[in-house]
Amino acid sequence: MLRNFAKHLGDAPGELILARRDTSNSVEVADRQPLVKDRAEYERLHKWSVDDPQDFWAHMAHDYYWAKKWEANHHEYNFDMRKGPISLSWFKGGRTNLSYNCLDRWVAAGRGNQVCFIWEGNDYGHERTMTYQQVLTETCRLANWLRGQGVRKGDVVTIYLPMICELPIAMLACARIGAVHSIVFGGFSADALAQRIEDGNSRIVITASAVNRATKRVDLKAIVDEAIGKAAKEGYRDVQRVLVYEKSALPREQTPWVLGRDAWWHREIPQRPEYCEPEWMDAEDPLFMLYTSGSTGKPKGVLHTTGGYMVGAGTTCKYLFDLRPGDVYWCTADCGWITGHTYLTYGPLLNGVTNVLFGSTPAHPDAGRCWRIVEKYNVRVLYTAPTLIRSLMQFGDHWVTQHDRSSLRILGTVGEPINPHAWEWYHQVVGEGRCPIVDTWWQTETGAAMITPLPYAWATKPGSATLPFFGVQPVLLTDKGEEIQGPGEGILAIKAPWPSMMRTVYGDHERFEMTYFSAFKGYYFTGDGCRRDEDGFYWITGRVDDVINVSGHRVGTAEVESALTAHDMCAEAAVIGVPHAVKGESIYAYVTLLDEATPTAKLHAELVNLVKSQIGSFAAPDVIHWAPGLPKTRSGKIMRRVLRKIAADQLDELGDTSTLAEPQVVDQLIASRPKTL
Ligand code: 6R9
Repeated sequence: MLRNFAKHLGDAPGELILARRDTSNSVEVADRQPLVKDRAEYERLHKWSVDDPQDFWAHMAHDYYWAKKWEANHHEYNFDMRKGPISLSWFKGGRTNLSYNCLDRWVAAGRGNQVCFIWEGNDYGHERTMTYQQVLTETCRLANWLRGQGVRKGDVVTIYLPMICELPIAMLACARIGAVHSIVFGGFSADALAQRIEDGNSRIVITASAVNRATKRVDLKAIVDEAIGKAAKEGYRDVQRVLVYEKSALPREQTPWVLGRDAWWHREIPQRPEYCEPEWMDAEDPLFMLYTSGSTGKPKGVLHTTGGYMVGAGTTCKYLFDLRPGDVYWCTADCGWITGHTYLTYGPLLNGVTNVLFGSTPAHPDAGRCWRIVEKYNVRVLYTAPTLIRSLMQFGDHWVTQHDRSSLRILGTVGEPINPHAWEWYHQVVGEGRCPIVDTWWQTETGAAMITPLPYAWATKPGSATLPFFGVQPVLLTDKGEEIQGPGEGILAIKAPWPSMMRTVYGDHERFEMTYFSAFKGYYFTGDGCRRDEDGFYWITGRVDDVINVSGHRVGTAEVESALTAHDMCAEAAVIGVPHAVKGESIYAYVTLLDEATPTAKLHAELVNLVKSQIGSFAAPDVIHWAPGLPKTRSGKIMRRVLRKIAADQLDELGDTSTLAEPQVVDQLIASRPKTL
C-alpha cells in the first residue's frame, strides 16, 4: 500500500509526510481511540456546551491561533425579533486569520512538507500534489496580487473556478487579506453569475480558461465575459480585473480575452512575493458569502464571519470524522457549495489533513473511479452525498469490490435525506460493514454540521442524522409554534445560536430576519421537517418550504418559475419536486401557455433552455406538463400539494380540493398528464 501511495507523490520536493505508519495518525493503527468514546461522554460534553456555551466554545477555540484573545463575555445574542434586531457574536474582541490557521500553523509545526492537496483531474493520470508549504506560498502570492489590485479588507472577490487546487487557494488568499470571497459554482449560468457579481459589488473575478467535465468542456472564461457583459447592460460596470488560470482544456491562444482587464495567473502570480502578512481579522469580520436559494425571490448571499465560523468548521470536522493531522481525507463536494467551503477547504485544513480534491465526475471514465481513488491514496475518511451513492450503486458492486478499501474508516453523507437502501449499500458494500456512517444534517446558513452521529460513539440507524452536535439545541415545532416534547414530528427549528451560524443576508438584514426568524419568534427556522424517535434520534423528512433538493443542490421554485415565465408564450408556471431514484428529487414544471400558443417539442426545448441559461443545467425541469390551468385557492394561491400528488400519480391522495376557485382544473390536469408518466 505504501509503495502504491508513494508512486503517486508527483514531483513535490523534500521528504513527504504522506502516509505515516509510525504514529497514532496512521490508518493502520487499529486501536486509535475515538475522540468521543460513547453516548455518555457525548451527553456530558453536549450538556456543557448548552449550559455554558461561552465557556465550551472558548475551550474549543484554543485549538487555533489568535493574534488577540476574545473578551471574557464574547458571546451575545438576540434570537427574538420582538426584542429588537436579530444579532449574535462569538469570540468578540478576538483577532485571528483563517489562512494562518489553515496553513502557517502547520508549517510552523513542522508539517510544511506534508501533502496538503492531492488533486485528481478529469482523466486518469491528471494528478498533482501540493504540500502545506507550497499551498501557503501560492496563497501568499495570490494574496499579494490581490492587494496589488487594491483589494482591501471587506471587498468582495467573485470566484468562478473548477475543482483545481487554485480554488481553495483563492479562498485562502482572500481570507489572508480579509477580502470576502463569493464563490459561484461552475455549473451556474452567465445570468446567475452576473447577478452574483452585481449583488456583491465585485471588482475582481477569478476564473479558468475552461474545464473538461467528463466528456464535456465548459468554457468558464467565455461565461464570465458574458456575465460581465450582462451586468454592464444592467448598469454594473465595476469589474476591473479578471484573473484567468489556464487549463489545458482550452489553451491561452484560444481563450477569449479583453485587453487591459484580463490577466493570466501564470504571468501574474509566480512573480509576487512568496510571503504575505495576514490581515488580523476581528472575530465578527466577514469571511465569505455564498448564495443559496429559498422559497421566494432571488438567491440570498448568506454571510459568514471569521471567528465563529473557524471554530465551528474546525471543531465539527474534527469530531465528525475523528480527524488527526496527516489523515487522508476526501470530500467529494464542489467548493461552489457550502460543503466545499466547510468540509473541503476550511475544516480539513484546520485539522491538518492530507486532502483529496477531485476534479471530475464520479463515473468518469468508468464507475470504478471513486474506489480507485480510495485505493490509490489510502483514503481514510470519505464524505459524499446520497445522490453520488445512488448513482454508483446502479453500476453494480464489482466496480467497488475490485478495489482495496481497507484504508477506509469513516463514511460521511450530506445534502439530503439518505434512503435506507443507499445507506446499507454504502455501509455494507463500500465500507465492508466496518465503517460508521456519519449522516450530517446542516445547511448553507448553519455553516457547519448540526445534527450528526459521532463515529464510534453510538449505534446509528439508517436514514437518521441521530443527535445534535455540541452547542446545537434543536426543537420540533407545531404549525402554531409550540414545542413538541419527546417523540413526534414537526418543523425543525433551533433555539439558540451556534458559532458558525450565518450573521446576515449580504446587504439585506431585514430579509435575513424575515426568512429565518419571523415565522416562529425566538427560534431559527430551518425550512426542514423532522421527526424525533423514542431514542431522541432526529430524522429529517425534507423541506417544508418551496425549495427543491436536486442531487443535493437547492433549487428555489420561484427561480425556475421566473425563468419559465420569461418566455413570451408562457402565461404561468408552477414548479414542484417529485421523487427521483438517483437525484432524490427532480423538477416537474406545470406550464400554462398563452391562448395563441401550441405546445410543441420546440417550445419544450426553448423553455428548458431558458432555465439552463438563467440558472444552470442542474435546475432544468425533467418534465414539462402542458397545463390547461393551475389549481388556485380563491385568494389566488397555487395549491402545490395538489400539483405534487398529480405529478406523483397519487390521485387518491389529492385531499380536499373544495377550496379551489375552479375545482374542474384538477380533472383537466389529470387528463393532460404527459404520456411518458
Ligand atoms: C449542507 C447542505 C440544506 C438542505 C437542508 C436539508 C437538506 C442536507 C441533509 C439534508 C437530510 C441530511 N439536507 N443534509 N436532509 N439529511 N443529512 O446540504 O446545505 O445546500 O444549504 O442544503 O439540504 O433539506 O435544509 P444546503
